[in-house]
Amino acid sequence: MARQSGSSVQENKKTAVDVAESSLTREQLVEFYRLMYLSRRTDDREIVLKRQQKIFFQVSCAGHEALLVAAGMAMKPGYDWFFPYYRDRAICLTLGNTVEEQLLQAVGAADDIASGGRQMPSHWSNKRLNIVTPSSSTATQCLHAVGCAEAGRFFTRHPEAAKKHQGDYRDFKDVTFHGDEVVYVSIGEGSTSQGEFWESLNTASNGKLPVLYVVEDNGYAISTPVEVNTPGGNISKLVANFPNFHFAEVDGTDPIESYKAMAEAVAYCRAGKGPALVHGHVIRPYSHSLSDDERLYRSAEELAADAARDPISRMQMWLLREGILDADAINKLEQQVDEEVQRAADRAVMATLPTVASITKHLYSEDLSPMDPRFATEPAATADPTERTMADLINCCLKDEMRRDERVVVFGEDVADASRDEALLAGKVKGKGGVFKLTAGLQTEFGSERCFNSPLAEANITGRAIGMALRGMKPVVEIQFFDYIWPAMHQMRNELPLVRWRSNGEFSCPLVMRVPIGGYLTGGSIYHSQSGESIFTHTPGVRIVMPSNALDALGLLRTAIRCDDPVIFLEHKRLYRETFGRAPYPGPEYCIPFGKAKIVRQGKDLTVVTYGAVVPRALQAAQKLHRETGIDVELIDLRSLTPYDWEAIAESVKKTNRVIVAHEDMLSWGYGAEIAARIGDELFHDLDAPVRRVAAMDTFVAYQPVLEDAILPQPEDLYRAMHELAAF
Ligand SMILES: Cc1ncc(C[n+]2csc(CCOP(=O)(O)OP(=O)(O)O)c2C)c(N)n1
Repeated sequence: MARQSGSSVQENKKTAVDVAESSLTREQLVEFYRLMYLSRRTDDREIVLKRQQKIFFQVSCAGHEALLVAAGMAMKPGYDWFFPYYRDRAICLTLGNTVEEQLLQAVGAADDIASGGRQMPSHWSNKRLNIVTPSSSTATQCLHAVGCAEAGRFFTRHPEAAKKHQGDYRDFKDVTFHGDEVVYVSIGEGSTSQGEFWESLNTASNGKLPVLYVVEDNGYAISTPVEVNTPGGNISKLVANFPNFHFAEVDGTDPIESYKAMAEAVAYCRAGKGPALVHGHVIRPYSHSLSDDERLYRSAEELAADAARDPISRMQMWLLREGILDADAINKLEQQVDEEVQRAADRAVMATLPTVASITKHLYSEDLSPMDPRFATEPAATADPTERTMADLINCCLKDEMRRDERVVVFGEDVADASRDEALLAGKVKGKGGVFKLTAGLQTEFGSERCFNSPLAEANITGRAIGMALRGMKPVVEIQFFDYIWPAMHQMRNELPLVRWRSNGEFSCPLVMRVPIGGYLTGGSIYHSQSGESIFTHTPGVRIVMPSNALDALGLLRTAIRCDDPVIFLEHKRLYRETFGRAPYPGPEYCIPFGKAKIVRQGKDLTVVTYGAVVPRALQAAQKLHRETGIDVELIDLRSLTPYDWEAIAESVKKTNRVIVAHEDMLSWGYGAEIAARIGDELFHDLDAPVRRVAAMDTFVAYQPVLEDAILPQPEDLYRAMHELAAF
């Protein structure tokens, strides 16, 4: 049920107490109670349904209702943005989410608007109301909220960027912004221990972003009490020194106090003064979830003390005491709510279930695939035949796309020319532009709002980029080294690839993560030489690309930026400035579709399937082998790893009947294992020899070059394997 609109509010008579303290009308106070009670009764109904095995999970909002209805009433549905967590039933009802919608998710119905039966109950999502699909992971949403607020500010300052554009992802993104929208994000007090919470405070504070944090402190994270998670037991004390914030600590079981705090906090954010954090002390009367029994770790006295603060009975008493409702009116209201919940439950349990055929829908964009033929273009006849490196052409591509599409922003560690831009603008310094210089000049040409440094925090980079992309921006972020991608892993595994699928196609976050990867650096050692692409190819929902030469890097990066899927773009650092694979600039429209391999060398005797820095090494080995023995190797550069070009592999293997799958990453559990297994499975009758693999030793890369050479696959290893396989 949506809250009352502003005009009727003004006309309503107010009670003596509430006028001064809450500025809520009598009708709004009654509605406040109704929403709290509706939320509680929906929880109660879900508990019954769970016991009847008609739903499969239950986590309740019980005890948090006052704080959350207050937040919902202080904000604007479909105008502000919302990143709630699983306790937030009451705010979602207040914003306009219906009980039936919530119960349809609980039964896993096809018509569950939040996820189409993919997510557990209480994973609220509603495009119309700007309630953004959440995961079950605690705290990841804080960074999305920050990115979402940044996007609102960006579009306000660059309104032209919001326009639709045919031919790329923008065609499918309706951008809305108002200039003063507030972004709500909520979190339990236990989850404030997560780094992503603190990483988000960093940027919300630095950027004075209009983010309203609501910490719902029920004193427990499952069975772990607050003092174990929060030193001193009070999160308000810990965050108090973040600049630019408005802070409030309230009794979150008190509706009037909660509403007052929320209204002030929202006004602060809406006025553009900065973020706010409202810390509400609430209770948790129903255990953590139906899978938990809190009597195992909480005493009866403690539970009784909580029960005395129950916000539903507190507000009921208050309404009676203030003469706003009498007992009859309360009974009538409660009966109506019970009937509403009953009707919704009756409909939900009869709902149609999703079909098995729908399972893979929305894993990727249904609108614009990076395999689309529109991305198959030819290099323009260029006036400048200068051969350029991969580093040069990636930089060219970033500049081209930033000129073409104002929604493209580049950020990451050290990617800007100079964060303190006075010296840069005065021409006194040249600027850094990335540790590998791939982003050099972007800030100078496009300004500090479109190319900027992030804090040294990889989850911050990734989570914010997700939040921006949700609203239609196109972040092209850089992770400085693949070796340091791991702090972003939670965002990359549980968020980035899942937003579209888990929201049943309602939300998406197409963005690009550029990641320098790989070894062969002579001294790169453990922490500057890692590979690990198979960890990401094992995750559905993202596209993985890894070019081996300058032209492919440019063409694939352009497709990555223009397409509608999230892309992890792996750039081999050893290839950045290599003589191998240089190319003239092919013009600002040159694209390469994903999933199309390149035959680097035609051959008839055996096939080598590879990618990345092994391509030039395998080519060297194949040329030597041909010179010395006449054995003719066909060399396939996959270029994109998800999707990959199975047809090219199959066609070649059917011709040569012998195949090696080679890569720089470790042998075991690597990318080649999947390709080799599929060849064994589907092309068994075409093989005259076992499928061979050439890859790194199953260890990390050591510093001493003698060791590094032995660990990583060398041209000699490839030569030997080719020779042996040809003789099999
Ligand atoms: C990253 C992550 N770790 C662990 C969990 C399992 N888990 C789910 S809820 C929860 C406790 C959260 O407590 P708190 O943040 O205080 O919120 P509350 O449930 O009390 O409202 C845990 C540990 C999870 N969902 N995500």
